[in-house]
This record gives sequence, C-alpha cells and structure tokens, in this order.
Amino acid sequence: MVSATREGQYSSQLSSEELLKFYWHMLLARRVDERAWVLHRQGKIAFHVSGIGHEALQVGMTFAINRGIDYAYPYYRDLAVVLALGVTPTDFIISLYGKEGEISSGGRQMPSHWSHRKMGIVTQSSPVATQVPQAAGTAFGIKYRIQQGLQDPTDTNQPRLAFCTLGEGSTSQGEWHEGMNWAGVHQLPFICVVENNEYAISVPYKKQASRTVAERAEAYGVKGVIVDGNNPLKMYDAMKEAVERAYAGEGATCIEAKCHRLVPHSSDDDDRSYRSAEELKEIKADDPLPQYRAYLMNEGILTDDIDSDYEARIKQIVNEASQAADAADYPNPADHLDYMHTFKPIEEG
Ligand SMILES: Cc1ncc(C[n+]2csc(CCOP(=O)(O)OP(=O)(O)O)c2C)c(N)n1
Ligand SMILES: [Mg+2]
Repeated sequence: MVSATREGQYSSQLSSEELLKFYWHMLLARRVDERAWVLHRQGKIAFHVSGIGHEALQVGMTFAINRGIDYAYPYYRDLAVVLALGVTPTDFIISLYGKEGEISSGGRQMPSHWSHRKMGIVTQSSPVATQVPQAAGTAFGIKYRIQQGLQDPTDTNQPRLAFCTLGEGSTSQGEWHEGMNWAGVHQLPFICVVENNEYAISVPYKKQASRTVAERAEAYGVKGVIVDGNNPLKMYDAMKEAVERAYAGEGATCIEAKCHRLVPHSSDDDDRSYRSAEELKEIKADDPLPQYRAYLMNEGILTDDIDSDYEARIKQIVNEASQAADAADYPNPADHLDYMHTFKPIEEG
C-alpha cells in the first residue's frame, strides 16, 4: 500500500482545493479511459492505448510544470497529462474515431499521438523514444537563446524547460541514450520522466537492463531520481524539484516513476498470455486512484458527497463527449492526402 504524505517540500504547500483538483483529474482520466475501452468493445473505434494505472504520476507531474509555457513531449500513455494540459474529453474521443476536427493531426496519425501548439504539446512519431532527443534539442534551444541573449519567440519572459515521457522499455532504444548524453553534456533545462510499469508490452524490465533507469541516467551526467509513481504528491514533489533545477540552470533530471499498467498494453493485446492471475490481482490491489481517494477521505478533504458529485459530473462530461464524437462526421475521403507532406496553416484563435 502506498501511503500519501504531505511532508514533501512542495506538496505540503498545496491547498485542499489543489489536492482535490489532482483527484478530479485522476478520476476524469480514469473514466474517459474506461469509456475508450467500451467504445472499442462496441466496435466504434479501432484502437486504444490506455493510461489506466498511470494517472497519479501523470497528474502529479503535469501540475508541477508551467502549463502552456514549458514544452511537453508526452507519449501515447499520457491521457491524464494531456487532459491536465487542456485537451478536452471530446477532443480525445474524436481522435479515437479519427473524425473531422481531430486536434492533433487532423486524424493523420494514430490516436494518442498528441500535438497542440497552444498547450505546448509537440508532435511526435510512433517509433518509441524518438521524442527524447527532440525534447533535449528543444531544451538546448532554450539554453542557447538565453546564452546568446536572443528574444524569447513568444515574449513571455518566463523561464522554460522541455520535458518528455516514455516507458522504461523504450530506454533500450538508442535515442534515449543520445538524448540523455546530450542533456548531461550541456546541462540542459530538460526533464525525462520514465513511466516504469515494468513491462514493454510482454517484456519485463529485467530483460531490458541490469541497472535502474535512474542509475543509467546518472551515468550520462543527468540527475536520476526514483519515485513512487502511485503517489501523486511524491511525483509532484520530484517533478517540482526537477523544474526548479531546470529553471535555475542546474541541469537535467530523469525521474523514474514506478507504477503499474493495470490493463493490457493496448486494445490489441491480451496480457493474460504473459502475466499470471496472481500478479494481476496484486497490482490491481495497488491501484493509485482508490488509494489517493482514501488518503483524501482520511484527511477530511474529500467526502462521500464531493466524490459522488465528481462522479456524476464526470459521467455527464464523458457522455457528452461520446455523443459529440458519435455525431461528428468522418473526414472527406477526397481530402485524405492533404497535409501529409505539407503543413496545414495554423489557425489562431
Ligand atoms: C522503435 C519501436 N519499436 C517498437 C515499437 C512497438 N512498440 C510500441 S509501444 C512498445 C512497448 C514500449 O514499452 P515501454 O517503453 O515500457 O512503454 P509502455 O508501453 O509500457 O508504457 C513497443 C515495443 C515502436 N513503436 N517503436
Ligand atoms: Mg513499460
């Protein structure tokens, strides 16, 4: 069992409203994700890659950054990250259908390949870990601008960083090592969050590496930290500290957040072929959502009334999102090659 604590340097300063906001976002991500599975089983969508079990670390990390200013390179499992950055449940469900109005790529990529200019979400490719050198390169750009005294392109005059996320299995890709090395050599304003759910589809971590992710990051000169990713407050503290280091020019951090993937890798996977029933039972008993709920109840911050109200409001949001996506049009087949090799002009507004 994870016991949440507010003894941390940063989360101890969060108000009850902010702690409830974390809960709202964890619950919202969970219910939206569950709806995606239902839509898949109803045959309405072709594919879903789920974040169930990762919500605590995703919410904790996202509320520790300067949202919309810092550059985000979230990976496919980061539904709770992008919802906290401002993607709406309707945006997400439309993307599952690949319908007209899909926000990330107009439906040109698979779902969960996030992209949104105003939210600072930079598009990425399907090959895992390619986002690591890209985000490190963005961090290099941030540092270079400051060193050269160049104008901030958006004139915000706020400190910035770039962060990316990936799974632990993806740290076997060369791109992770290149990105870590670059971040360590140049001491970049960069954070790499590795969501360690112990599996790369069916391959357990012990078959990927003989040292922890954090230890391997240290070898490149990047500060390596291991965090209980089931605890949103511990994750918030670790991320906030990494953010402060980045803004202060003290270099890059790699946070290895330990968590469980409580469901199969994707809607195309059957995890019963490589995880025992006992193992699944064990990790389901360590679900971060009921644990954080219990913590807030114990602290007298959450009540049954508030919880029921959140559930009812979220159910309505999810129903409306599903209905909007169901009613939306599919793209016109005649346009399907548009903007495959050229950029669509960005509409401001
Ligand atoms: C370069 C590359 N190889 C293989 C794949 C297929 N693939 C997609 S996700 C995945 C597993 C990644 O596992 P991990 O990094 O642990 O992340 P998780 O899915 O567990 O969150 C694989 C092998 C891919 N997308 N890119
Ligand atoms: Mg994994």
